[in-house]
Amino acid sequence: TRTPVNVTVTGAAGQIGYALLFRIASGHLLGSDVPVNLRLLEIPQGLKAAEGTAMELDDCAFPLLRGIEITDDPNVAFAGANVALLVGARPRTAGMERGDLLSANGGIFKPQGKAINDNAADDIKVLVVGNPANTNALIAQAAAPDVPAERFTAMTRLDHNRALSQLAKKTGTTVSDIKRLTIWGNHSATQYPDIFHAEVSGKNAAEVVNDEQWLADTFIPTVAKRGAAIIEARGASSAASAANAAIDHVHTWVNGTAAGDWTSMGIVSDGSYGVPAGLISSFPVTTKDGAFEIVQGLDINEFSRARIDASVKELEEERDAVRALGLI
Ligand code: NAX
Repeated sequence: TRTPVNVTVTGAAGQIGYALLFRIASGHLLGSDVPVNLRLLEIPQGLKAAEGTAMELDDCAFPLLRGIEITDDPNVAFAGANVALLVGARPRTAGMERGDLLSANGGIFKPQGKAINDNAADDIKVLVVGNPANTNALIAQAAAPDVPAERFTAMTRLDHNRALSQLAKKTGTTVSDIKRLTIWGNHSATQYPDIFHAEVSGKNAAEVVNDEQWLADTFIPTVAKRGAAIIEARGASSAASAANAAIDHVHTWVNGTAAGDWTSMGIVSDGSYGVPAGLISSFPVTTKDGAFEIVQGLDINEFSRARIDASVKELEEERDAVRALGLI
C-alpha cells in the first residue's frame, strides 16, 4: 500500500474549497490508488465551517481519505505537505485600489510562502488559485527561497478549459477533438487564448475557424470575461468549474500530458517567448513524471505577439507594484 500524500487546501471553508475537497478525497486529484491526508487552512472565522465540511467528508466514508486536520496556523497546515492548493485570498471589494488588493494578498501569500519554505515536504507542488493568482504565486515563491521556483504555479487551467469548450462549440466538435490550445499571460482579462497552434480533429484550428473577427471579437473576450458572465448569471463566482480546473492542473502536473498534446499553466518564466524571466506567466507546457517543460519553437504571429505582450506588461506592472510594497 502507498504512503498517503499530504494535501493542504487553504480557504477550505470557501465555495471553491467545498467543491474541491470531496474530489480530492475521492481520488480525482492524484489517482484512484493514492491515499490522501487533508490539511485545511482557514482564518479563525472560517474554522467552524471547515469543521462542518470535515464532518461531511467523514460521512462520505471515502476509502482513500486517511485523515483530516483543520488549523488556522500555516506552519501546521503545510507541515510535510506534498501538494498545496492556495485557494483562500482577499477578494477585491468596491472602491479597493490595485495597490490595496496586492498588499492585502501579500499579507496572506508572503507568510504562506514562508511556511511552505520552512515546513513542506521536499517534493512540494504548489498551485495558487486565489486571485490575483499569478502575482500571489510570485509573492509566495519569493518568500520560499529554499523551494525550487518551478514548484510554484498559478491556475490558468480554468481559462484553458473555457477556451476548449468555446472552440468545440464553434467548430461543431467535442473538447476531446481539440489539442494544443494555449492560454498565455495573466489569469485576468488580458489573458490570451491562442488557437493558432491548436488542432481540431487533427487540422489547424485557426484554419478550421477561418474567422479572425470571431477570434478577436467573440472568442477571446468570451473566454477572458467568462468569470464575470458566471457571476452575472449565477449570482456567485465560478466554484465547481474552478475546483475542477484545480484538480485538472495538479492531475496533469503529476500524471503527465497526453502524447501530442499540451496544457496551460502559470509558471515561472525562463525567458521563453520574450516573457521576462522570473514572472509567473501562463505558457504551453508538457508534463512528465511530475515535472514540466515549456513547449519550445512555436511561431508567434503578429496577432498573438501583441496580445501576449499586453498581458505580460500587466504582469510586469503587478510585479513592480508588489516589489515597491516590499512583498518580493
Ligand atoms: P470564498 O470567499 O468563497 O472563500 C475563500 C475562503 O478563503 C474563505 O473561507 C476565507 O475565510 C478563506 N481565507 C481568507 N484568507 C485566508 C487565509 N489567509 N488563510 C486561509 N484561508 C483564508 O472564495 P472562493 O469563491 O472559494 O474563491 C477563492 C479564490 O479563488 C478567490 O480569490 C477567487 O478570486 C479565486 N478564483 C480563481 C480562479 C482562477 O481561475 N485562478 C477562478 C475562480 C475564482 O474566482
